[in-house]
Amino acid sequence: MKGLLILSAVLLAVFAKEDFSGHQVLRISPADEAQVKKVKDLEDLDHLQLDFWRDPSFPSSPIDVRVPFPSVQSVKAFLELNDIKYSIMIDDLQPLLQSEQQQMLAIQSKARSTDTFSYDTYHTLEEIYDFMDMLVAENPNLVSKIEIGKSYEGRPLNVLKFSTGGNNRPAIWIDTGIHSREWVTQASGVWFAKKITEDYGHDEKLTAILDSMDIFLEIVTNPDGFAYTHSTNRLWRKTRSITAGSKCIGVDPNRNWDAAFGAPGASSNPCAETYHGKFANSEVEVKSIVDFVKSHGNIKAFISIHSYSQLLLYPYGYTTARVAHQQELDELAKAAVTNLASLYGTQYKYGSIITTIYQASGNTIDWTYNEGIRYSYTFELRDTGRYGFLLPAKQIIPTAQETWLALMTIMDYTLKHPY
Ligand code: O2S
Ligand code: ZN
Repeated sequence: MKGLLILSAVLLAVFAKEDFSGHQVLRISPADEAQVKKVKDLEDLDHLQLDFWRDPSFPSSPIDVRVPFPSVQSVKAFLELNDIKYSIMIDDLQPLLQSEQQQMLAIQSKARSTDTFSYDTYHTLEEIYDFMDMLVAENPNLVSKIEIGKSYEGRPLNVLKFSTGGNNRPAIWIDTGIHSREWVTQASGVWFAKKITEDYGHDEKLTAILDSMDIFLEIVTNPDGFAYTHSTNRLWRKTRSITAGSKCIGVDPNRNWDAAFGAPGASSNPCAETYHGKFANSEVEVKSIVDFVKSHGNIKAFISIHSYSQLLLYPYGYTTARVAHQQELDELAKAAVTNLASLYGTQYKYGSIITTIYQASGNTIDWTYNEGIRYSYTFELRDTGRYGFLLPAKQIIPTAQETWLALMTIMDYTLKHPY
């Protein structure tokens, strides 16, 4: 029976899913703005089916793009014709996906407690939701679960609340997985949740934080997308909502916020990975957080976690104008990435979104900052592109551990600098 189950799981894994055999990830390094423009224009040729893992920007970082097998030759020919430099980062995606699958299937049975849960592997939505319930059951005086809404497809939007009491205490918000394919972020979120329950009452700094503030953690911020990355397409980024008049599905939930919504740095093409949606907050996954933040009214730090690129970013993404607290945010970011690097030497860059990565309008932290949440940050976790979104599971725990040091830096600072 067990053998049959495993066999059917393997068959399902092989047949129901999008195949990425022969797909390559190219790293393109344009020499000037004209070359950037040429690469950008490729994005709107929908038949090429290009998937930009790192968007066109210049000159700060190269462009990473997944090219489906049928487009590989023509894209390379185009780049060579135009003298645009590129290299092959990943020469075939499918083997990476297969080893990830095998790693997940190797997990014997479902965990009965958060002590036996495997933090060093990737998990399904159901496993993560079970983990949350176990954590709440094991720590009733510290952890509770709040449902802030339902996703487009009707899944609960669960937020863990870590609180030692009080009434609407100042709070820290952390979200992971708003882009569903960034799997190391949800996996790190699970690890953070367990870490909080272990450290409260033992670690002096975390204890002080939780003695006067609450922490809210939304681990699977885009559950429809996440379920889809497991069932059908491992590389799905957006939500799963239907856009009337288009055959393409989904909105980029990090372009859907009400801060310069629809401005440059987002796409109006429903087929693009950075499609901003029909109007701000059109995505219920976004709107539910907006409503929560507004009704709470006392959130002091907001940290939204993505991958990959190893960056710690603060507003703005839509404009090069500096935020009023730019110097303070910059100094705190520096301290956070220094602490992060102290564990395994992982190097992060930091700065405003637009100057460090690329222009992004309608993003989460531009909105939270404008809403008055001073300590608004976005992380981009490991790596810098060797594996990109397909970070091997053995890097989950080290990634979470080092990120935790940066989070603690920001949370401790928030505690000590009330405003
Ligand atoms: O494109 C994105 O949404 C980025 C972050 C932006 C604030 C630039 C993620 S994927 C890291
Ligand atoms: Zn992201």
